[in-house]
Amino acid sequence: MKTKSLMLLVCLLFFSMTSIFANVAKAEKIKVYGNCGMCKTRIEKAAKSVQGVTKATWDSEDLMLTVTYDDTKTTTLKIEEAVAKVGHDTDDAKATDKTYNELPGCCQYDRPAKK
Ligand SMILES: [Cu+2]
Repeated sequence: MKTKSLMLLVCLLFFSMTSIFANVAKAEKIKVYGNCGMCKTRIEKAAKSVQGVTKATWDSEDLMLTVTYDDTKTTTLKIEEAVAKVGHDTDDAKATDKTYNELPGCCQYDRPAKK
């Protein structure tokens, strides 16, 4: 009886610990403006460079970037800022005109109107 309750306690402790340390992987879709395959590579590379991001796939058809990330390490805003830094606007972070103008011609997408 005593060993049984001890085992139960150990199990409970183990489970509560794993739930605390388990990585919470979140998947989110972010709108990122861009045009072509070169944009895709650039956007995905920038998103993946953010610590905590494990997956990033950008679709040039619907302009949606699907990211999987650990939400204890990063936020969608941080990912958007990283993407904006390489020249691509998102709804929450805008690229500077300078960075945008430095993009190859085929990558100069129609920028969303400034709010
Ligand atoms: Cu491009």
